[in-house]
Amino acid sequence: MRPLDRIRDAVRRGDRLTAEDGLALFLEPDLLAVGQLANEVREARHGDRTYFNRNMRIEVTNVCVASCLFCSFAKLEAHMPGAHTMSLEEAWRELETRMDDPPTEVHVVNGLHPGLPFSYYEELLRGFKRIKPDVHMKCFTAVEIHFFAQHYGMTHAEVLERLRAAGLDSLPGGGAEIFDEDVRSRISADKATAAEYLEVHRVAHRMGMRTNATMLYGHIETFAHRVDHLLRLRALQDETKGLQAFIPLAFHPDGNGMKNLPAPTAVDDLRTLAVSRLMLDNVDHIKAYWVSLTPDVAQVALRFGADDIDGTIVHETIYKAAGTRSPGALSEGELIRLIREAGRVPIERDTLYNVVREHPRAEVPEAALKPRERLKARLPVVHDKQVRS
Ligand code: V47
Repeated sequence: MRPLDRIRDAVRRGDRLTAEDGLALFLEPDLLAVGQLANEVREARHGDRTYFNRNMRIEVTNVCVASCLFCSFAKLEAHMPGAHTMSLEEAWRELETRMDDPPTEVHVVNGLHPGLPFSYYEELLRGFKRIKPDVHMKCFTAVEIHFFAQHYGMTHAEVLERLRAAGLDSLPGGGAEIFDEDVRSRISADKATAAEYLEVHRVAHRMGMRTNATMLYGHIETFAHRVDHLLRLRALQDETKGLQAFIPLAFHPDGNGMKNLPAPTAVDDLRTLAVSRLMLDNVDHIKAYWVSLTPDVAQVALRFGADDIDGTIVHETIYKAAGTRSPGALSEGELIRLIREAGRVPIERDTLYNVVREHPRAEVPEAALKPRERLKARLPVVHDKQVRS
């Protein structure tokens, strides 16, 4: 029996896949068969429902004491050319200027800045909540939380409690990279270890906070390292049930310490998403992050296991620095179009996957419409303010 046939039977019986199965899926030449199996699992969980949100991304500082080989964004010291740290007022203005069509989520990711007081981060959160009390603050990776604990002399729980009191709602998934200790020591030696990353998530989950998790793939790691990464997350999720989405992040080589490596291909992207869907049987959502994948690949990924395409974003800088071909932002209308054209039903969600608004599916593919109707189908979505509250 071919490994894929055995794995398909196991998936259909509801049996858990093993590390060997994960490796076999990465090595299986028939990408479409792997994708189809992941699609089966995705449709059993979510049907055609495909999630997006209206979010906004802010990197308040790129000053960072860590020197990750893959990073094109960080500057080691505050006086270096290109280093920047926003004043609190500048950061808050980013939300203030969007209040005519406000996002439901603010996603903050930063460098590990050694010169800011802890109160800067507390004030940052408080200020955003003053502007929009119901905005969801998804801020600071587990690596940042670990850095705060070390730098300001607190436990992980103390850091999280203080930030939660100031307005923190959940943690994003960044900073996971690859958990394997050997690979991690070569690409990001001087920041939280895999165990510390997982521990921060564990503590957050025990406090009732939800978090996301990521995996940076397509650089010096092997398929076995990817499988190991997925299994460590699956084990954490068995224990805490606090992970809500997993996001594989495709490595971008421009302007960083691994610039000689090629970026992963679309086939690798789609396969990684599909294998993630199949291995992470206890995580609800697999996100095709369009900034890292390009909108085109993210759209196809909605048939390879992914049920979420992230959000409108605006002003992303980490992938911009690393050479992504994706635009900096997509409008809500463009996200809806990508999802509909993939034959799925667009659902605007909030960060915790509560439904904000369900949009109708496309009755026929856009290309089947007459030019006039096609234009109409692309008109920006008119917001129903009542639904938004
Ligand atoms: O932690 C940095 C990665 C992450 C590169 O939680 C790179 O919903 C590829 O975590 N090539 C930040 N990746 C982004 C992130 C994220 C994105 C979308 C949604 C969520 C979520 C989280 O970006 C970093 C790092 O792992 N990264 N440099 C690079 N050259």
